[in-house]
Amino acid sequence: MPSASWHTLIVIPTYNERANLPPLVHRILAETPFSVLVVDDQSPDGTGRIADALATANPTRVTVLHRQPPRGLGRSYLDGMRRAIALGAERIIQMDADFSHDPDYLQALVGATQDADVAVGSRYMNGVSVANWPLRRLLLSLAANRYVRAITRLPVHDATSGFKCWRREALMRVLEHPIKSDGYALQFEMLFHARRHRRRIVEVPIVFVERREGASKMSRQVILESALRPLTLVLSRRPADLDSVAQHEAARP
Ligand SMILES: Nc1nc2c(ncn2[C@@H]2O[C@H](COP(=O)(O)OP(=O)(O)OP(=O)(O)O)[C@@H](O)[C@H]2O)c(=O)[nH]1
Ligand SMILES: [Mg+2]
Repeated sequence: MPSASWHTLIVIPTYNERANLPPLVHRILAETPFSVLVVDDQSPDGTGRIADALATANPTRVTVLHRQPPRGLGRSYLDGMRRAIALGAERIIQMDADFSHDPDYLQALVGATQDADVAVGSRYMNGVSVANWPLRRLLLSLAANRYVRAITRLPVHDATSGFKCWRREALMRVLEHPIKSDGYALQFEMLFHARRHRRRIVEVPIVFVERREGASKMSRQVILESALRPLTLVLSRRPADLDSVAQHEAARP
């Protein structure tokens, strides 16, 4: 039996995604050379067991991390990324399970990290590329992005995208920070740290579509966190931080 290859590993957090996960994993396995790490938070609908069955059927390309409570998207991503690093992944992709992130873009995202430390799948590069979202949700997302970019000065059109590919070294550097965010704020918080460490960020245009099956987990708390986090990030930018970054950069070969 060939040994497992986790070189390019797609971290997929799941909470009640039983209808979406199998078709998504089958498409990834059939259409790309990449592997999958499912991070399940004890989904009441049995997604964790389905993920285990996928891993048993494809042991060299699918693996599962079962988390203990408390559950959360941000915690799941962070635990999954650390597991991916421990497995030796050189490229770590983050992707939702609900088909909002089309597997067709995976190759382009990975390809973009040839010349960059992180590639962001962007909904807002060429105008707006979002399908089937209610107008209210779209306006909220656009306003959030504008607000986050104005405060953090991140050089991206889509700071809250959760579809990204990281180079191992850049991700390890970002994960050294005590990251607190759990919702959309996680996405720009990680980019903020990458930027602070002078890592190169590029965007790849994507069309984002509303989830296929299942229910949304967006909450008021997630929105509030996204409103406050840009401010706390910028205010935490003390001269001492910049000095340590400069020293680190100077020490790099
Ligand atoms: N492990 C884990 N995964 C989660 C949790 N909350 C959400 N997810 C997963 O994270 C991804 C994004 O969550 P979504 O509910 O789709 O959030 P969204 O994309 O902002 O909202 P909708 O697409 O409208 O549902 C999906 O794959 C979810 O299953 C959680 O608490 N734990
Ligand atoms: Mg979604």
